[in-house]
Amino acid sequence: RRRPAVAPIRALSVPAALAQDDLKKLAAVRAVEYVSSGMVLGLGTGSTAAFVVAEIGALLSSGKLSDIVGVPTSKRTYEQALSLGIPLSTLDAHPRIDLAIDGADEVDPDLNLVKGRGGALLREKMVEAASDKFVVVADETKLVTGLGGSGLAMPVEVVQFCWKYNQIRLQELFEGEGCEAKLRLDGNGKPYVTDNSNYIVDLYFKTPIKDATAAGKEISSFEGVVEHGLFLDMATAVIIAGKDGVTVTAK
Ligand code: ABF
Repeated sequence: RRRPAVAPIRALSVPAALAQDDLKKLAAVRAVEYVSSGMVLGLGTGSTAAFVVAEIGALLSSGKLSDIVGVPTSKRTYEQALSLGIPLSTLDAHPRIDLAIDGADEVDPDLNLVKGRGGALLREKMVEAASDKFVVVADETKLVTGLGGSGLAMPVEVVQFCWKYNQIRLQELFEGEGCEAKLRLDGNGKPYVTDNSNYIVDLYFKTPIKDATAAGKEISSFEGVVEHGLFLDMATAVIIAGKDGVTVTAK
């Protein structure tokens, strides 16, 4: 498969021995350089995206940014942005977004992503698909050579009514790839319910997904599947903070 033209733009050095949260914050602060006054912004979800939202809030209150409208990708992000005084709107009111900034669970060398371990994949995908630019922020632990390769969950959001049917179909679809399909549970052992009142079936691969494009199409074709966590060919730039510096890779 032809690799897209992605090229590291620059690496900035960072002090040694930074904690993972410090790295997430460094990536977030770098990403906010893409924000300018007057923009409609897609606001991501997760601990790295929370640093982005905090930074935008700080720039607004110091007067360095103005006239921003945020479209949150989850109820959690809505609450955070509201508490920081960031003006908020909806995708209905702003169906075209200038820039979305969000985290990821896995990033491959072609800037394809697994997202949604935080459970917000559906609104994230809608907001990011509607964005002219989509900048991903992450620390270097998220880098993989192939999607699914971390051995951690690749989520599929399904309608509650047919979760079992989809768990079985997903398990069968990836049988040959040693995949396990499991219903996501919350902290009380009950099914985890998303912001859109659906369930999540998590796929655990033993090796990277052989053909992520084909996998995404197959998964989407199942009745009752609402969305999956493969975000392919969507990111326009990825900002990775690691012990050797902050690297920006853009398409
Ligand atoms: C969102 O938050 C998700 O798509 C992804 O699941 C998660 C990453 O969280 P964190 O930044 O806390 O690792 O971006």
